[in-house]
Amino acid sequence: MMSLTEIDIARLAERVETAQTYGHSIRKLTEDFPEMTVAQAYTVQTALRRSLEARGHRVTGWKAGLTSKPKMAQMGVDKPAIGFLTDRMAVAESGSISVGEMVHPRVECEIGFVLKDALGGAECTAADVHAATDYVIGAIEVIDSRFTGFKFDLESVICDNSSSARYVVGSRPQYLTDLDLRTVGALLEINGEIAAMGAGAEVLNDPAEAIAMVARVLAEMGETLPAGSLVLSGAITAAHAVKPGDHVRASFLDLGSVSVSFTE
Ligand code: OOG
Ligand code: MG
Repeated sequence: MMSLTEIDIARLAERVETAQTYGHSIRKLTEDFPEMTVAQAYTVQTALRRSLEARGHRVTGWKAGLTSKPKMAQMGVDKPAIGFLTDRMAVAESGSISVGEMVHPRVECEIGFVLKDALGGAECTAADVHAATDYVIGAIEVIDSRFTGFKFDLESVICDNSSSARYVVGSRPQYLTDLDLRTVGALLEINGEIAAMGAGAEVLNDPAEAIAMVARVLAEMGETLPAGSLVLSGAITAAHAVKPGDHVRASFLDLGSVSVSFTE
């Protein structure tokens, strides 16, 4: 196996950071490093996170990606991935997002978990997630692959922070004890038309399993989810492209609805 040197890792993180900052596309990183492993891809993602933190971005949480069959089928990838969320990605409910800052944004409806206790460990289970969760909340995630044509493989997308771009959380938090997340229905509307719908069970059979997966992947990197983290469990349905002028609404059974608009 060809190994990535420290310099390769720093250069790849810089290539991704520049594409994210200026909203331009780049070719898949595995075209230059075909032997890259998933573990190496996470070292690139960590280098990206450290660089953004050094520029003042604050990590607010994490996300699971590619956790539902509709998403895996859409992207041609059969394993989940994780990415980090920062304060710069947060958009207020009913706010607006500039499409011009991104390459080719898509929207997803997701269930977010907000933790009251730190969560971690290689053996983390959905029961541990339930115990550590303060509340759950409906969310829209805006993803934007920096790779040409929104085409990638697992290693490349992990380097690109699992396509993280923006996120919007709703305003109707609920305690997990009052809900069965498997049967929480989600409806994604764009300009008042139904784009997609599904139920929480699409996400690894239980969205809490996706949060446990995030904790286990972080454990391999020697990290934990701090108390107060927002953790997105992954899109329930396939993602949908948006353009300037679009109005997006995600509605969830028992979790209310979340809206966001897109401008030039
Ligand atoms: C990767 C990110 C996937 C999700 O919720 O499944 C993701 C991608 O599809 O670009 O955020
Ligand atoms: Mg997502």
